[in-house]
Amino acid sequence: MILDINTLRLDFPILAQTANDQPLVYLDNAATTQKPQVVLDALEYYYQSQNANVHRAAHALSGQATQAFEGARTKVASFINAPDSAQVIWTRGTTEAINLVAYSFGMHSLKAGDEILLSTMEHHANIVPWQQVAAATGAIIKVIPLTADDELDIEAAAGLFSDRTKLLAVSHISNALGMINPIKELITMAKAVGAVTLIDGAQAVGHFPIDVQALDCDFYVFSGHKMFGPTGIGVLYGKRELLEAMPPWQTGGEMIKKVSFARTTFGELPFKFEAGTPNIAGAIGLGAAIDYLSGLDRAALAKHEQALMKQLLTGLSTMPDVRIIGRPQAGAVSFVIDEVHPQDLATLLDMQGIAVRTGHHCAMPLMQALDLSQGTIRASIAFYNTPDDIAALLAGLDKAREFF
Ligand code: 7TS
Repeated sequence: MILDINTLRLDFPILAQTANDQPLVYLDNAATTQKPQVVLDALEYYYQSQNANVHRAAHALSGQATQAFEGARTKVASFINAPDSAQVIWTRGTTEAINLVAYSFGMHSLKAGDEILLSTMEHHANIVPWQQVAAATGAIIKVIPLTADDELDIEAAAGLFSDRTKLLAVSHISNALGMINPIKELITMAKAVGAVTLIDGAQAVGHFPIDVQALDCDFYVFSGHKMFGPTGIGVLYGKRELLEAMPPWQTGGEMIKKVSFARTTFGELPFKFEAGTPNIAGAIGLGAAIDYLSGLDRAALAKHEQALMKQLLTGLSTMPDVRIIGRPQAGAVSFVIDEVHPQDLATLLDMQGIAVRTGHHCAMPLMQALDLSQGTIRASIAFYNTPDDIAALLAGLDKAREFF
């Protein structure tokens, strides 16, 4: 199948818009992706024709809403190859999913002296909740350092694992540098010492298929909005025995079996972790995004994205004042330009309709490790980007340079 990106782009109405009176060149996909019309339609259809609360009422509309909502959970389960949709917990996004594990598993299972192993590449969402756990339990945070080539130092990681290591929490792809971390090796090392593993897949799900059983991680977390779905919906996948052993985090309606003032018993998975009315529309919208992605040739999309990455890296490497940070492999490319503040550059790009992100990318410890106090400029791609988008960015940098 020949991939016709220009036809696929028509599925995303926002891409036809202008920004600052220029055609929009959207290269901030690591922050959030745009939504295809089918996702927008699913949201509208739910509110127009199916809106009712789920799991409760004995009426037709509630039955339809529940079916659509639970159908979306089944779609997520098959999308990541989870053995059972009861192991798919809805959350607000990656951040909430990590907090759920931190507060339910971390706060209850970790003790003083236990070690939590993170990496230098982590987004704040996979750092701060563990610091809270460490502060409350006396657990200790250890960090996998970078090599001289700015990769995760696997040899150093091997030296950091011990029988004190109780949890490994690492990102699948670094949001700041677009580097794919060696999670398979790290998971194997964690298993060898009996540590629980959490993979932050926020930046991976939009770029290639995920198989949680093949990875054999204990938890995998991601956000719908980074894979062409709505904001405010995300997923915690977990191994059944761990999820069953974990206490509820938030409590209230929907998550109980029986309540009396003397005693409350909690619901089964996944409901035990889903207190209150969930983001029904968001879940249904994410289901529509999965249907949309599943209808495309994902291998061809990945190949197209790789070609865009190559075009961008080649173009940047011909610019003597540009320094590419790390070894970008998927999604994002971070770079700095000598003597130019990233924010000034982004403003000049924005005037040309080009959307990128600048700064620390919610990865301040990584920026400190790389000695990049002003952060970087980050261009991040999705499959609907085109060679013209990359050419526009490269030309935009040349034009911006005239101002410095
Ligand atoms: N983990 C990673 C690796 C991320 O890239 C992000 C968001 C999060 C966690 C948090 O996801 P959320 O949906 O709960 O907010 N990353 C970015 C980014 O790179 N630019 O804006 C948000």
